[in-house]
Amino acid sequence: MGERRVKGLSIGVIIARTCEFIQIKTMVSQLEEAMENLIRVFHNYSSKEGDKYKLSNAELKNLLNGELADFLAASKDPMVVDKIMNDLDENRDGQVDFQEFVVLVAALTVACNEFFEESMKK
Ligand SMILES: [Ca+2]
Repeated sequence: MGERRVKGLSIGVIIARTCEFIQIKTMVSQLEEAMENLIRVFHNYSSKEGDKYKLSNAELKNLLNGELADFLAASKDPMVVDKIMNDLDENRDGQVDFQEFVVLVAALTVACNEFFEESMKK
């Protein structure tokens, strides 16, 4: 995926200010709320054991069971969590950090949107 850090980008400063602003304001937009929820959900699960900013295999499993149960149920593969972990763990440290996690959410969201757009055509 190449350069994954936003720090080096010229928009890095704008992004940092936006994040600071979202933290202090009381009214957030729908998209800002969705972003906040993504962060909250991740940390609810990642903080349970080991590195609190990364999902262990067990934490990832709990997150998928708790938050994406339909997605897990749709797969009959008992090794699905290990496969997802393997796919997402781009830096090969055996854990899923937030950047790796959002790749899964983005992929699922894109797939759901395609399904949504198809169903609207009918
Ligand atoms: Ca990792």
